Amino acid sequence: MLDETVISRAIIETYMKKLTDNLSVDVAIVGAGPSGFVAGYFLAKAGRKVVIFERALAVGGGMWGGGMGFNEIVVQEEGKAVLDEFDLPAVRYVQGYYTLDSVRAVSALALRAVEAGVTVFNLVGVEDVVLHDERVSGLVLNWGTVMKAGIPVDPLTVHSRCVLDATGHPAHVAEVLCRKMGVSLNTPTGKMMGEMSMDAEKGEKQTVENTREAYPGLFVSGMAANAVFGGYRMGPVFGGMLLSGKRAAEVMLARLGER
Ligand code: 48F
Repeated sequence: MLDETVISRAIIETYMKKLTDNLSVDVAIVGAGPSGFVAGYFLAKAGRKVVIFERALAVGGGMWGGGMGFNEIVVQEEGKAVLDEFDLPAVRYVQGYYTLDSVRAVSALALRAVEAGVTVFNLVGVEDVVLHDERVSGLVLNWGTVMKAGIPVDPLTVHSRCVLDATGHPAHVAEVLCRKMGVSLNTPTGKMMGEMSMDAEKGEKQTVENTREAYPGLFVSGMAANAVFGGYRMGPVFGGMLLSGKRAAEVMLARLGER
């Protein structure tokens, strides 16, 4: 005879343990899209304690939808090695272009990241950062549903040595930091440069080049990197997102090793 209260207790106790185990981490990633997952995977594989907060119910960000809802994605030659790392088979379409099922792609990124040791909290959004001595030192969390409804519920907080803004087009973490604190970012103008229109070739290169520290303690990846440092959008070609995640991990590992 199943006891419903045992089911509830099992969920409550294991969740609370998972949450308290992640109050202080090496890297806190905001957004469970492709760049966030890839960054998390490489960081965890290198032995770092990594958590991802995703405000939506479903992980995967913009990857599920392929292009305009046609659930296939394209990865160019440069991104193929990352697909191989995640055991993701891709079909050669023409030279230099591969296609793969977007549901399989998201599933593999999520599974491998979690298997590598990343802890993911979905339905948990980031509404602000912790700022200590002019350095981003953690995140301010609330339920995604509370944020969406605009209900005035106070948040909880985690500490992290590095924060990665992998929130895609809105670059939500950097945007909040600029809006609330008026800080100067490591961009040419000191401000958020803003995402540009479509140029897949340039956008793909820029998203990797722009993957760096935008403010002490705050790193950016994926479309958030182009929104912060100014770069073209590229649509449903994902090599840049995968490579950006890998680069984000490398940059943060170097930084973590310094201290
Ligand atoms: O948008 P998203 O997939 O980010 P990405 O890794 O990849 C971009 C591509 O999907 C696509 C593209 C490729 O050519 O242009 O857009 O840069 O995933 C971002 C995730 O962050 C979550 C959001 O729900 C999504 O799953 N997110 C956004 N704001 C917050 C957040 C927040 N404040 N707190 C937590 N999660």
